[in-house]
Amino acid sequence: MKILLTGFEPFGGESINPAKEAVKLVKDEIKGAQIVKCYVPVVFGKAIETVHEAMKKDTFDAVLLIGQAGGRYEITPERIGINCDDGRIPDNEGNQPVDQPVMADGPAAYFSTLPIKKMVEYMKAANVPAAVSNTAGTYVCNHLMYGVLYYIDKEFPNTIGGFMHVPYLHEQVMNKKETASLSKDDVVRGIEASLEAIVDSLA
Ligand code: PCA
Repeated sequence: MKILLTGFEPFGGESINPAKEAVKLVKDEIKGAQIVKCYVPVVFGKAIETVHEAMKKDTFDAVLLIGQAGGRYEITPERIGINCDDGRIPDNEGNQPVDQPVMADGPAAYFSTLPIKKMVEYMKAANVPAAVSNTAGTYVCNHLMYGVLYYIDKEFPNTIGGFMHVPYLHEQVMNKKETASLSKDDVVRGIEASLEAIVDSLA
């Protein structure tokens, strides 16, 4: 079994992205499944292209996309990606679409095809705060989630996929008042627990 695990680059003035920092430390093998890692630019269009290219190079049973959701308290598998790009801030190349579709010929939304409830259950069992989220927003993370599920729908019928947001790391909130954060170890453990849930759901 092979799983593609992706993590976003830093954006929005942060010097790190907990998604990339944690993905780097995730084990290369989980319960016999090989974990292939890919790092993704926070750029509309290029984010989807980067992961689409990685998916074409190999055959994956699952794709788990990871991004930062600063301010959230838990690690949150996303339920749904919507066909809407609406940037609150510009991306890392200055693009800031307003109310644009991700894919002009796509449906309104795609549901995650990952076992999101099982992922939450496994993360909590590993002592990591976790909850299902019902919105991935309208920025590059939702854009990537929607785009990857679009290509899964069109080209990779045997692959399951979806997105998971992670909170800030402690080091990112030293100068932010009353803002939630997790340790890097917690985020790594949460991602590994989610991968175990995915492997078990496919076994
Ligand atoms: N979080 C942003 C984009 C990249 C990331 O890590 C988001 O939630 O859209």
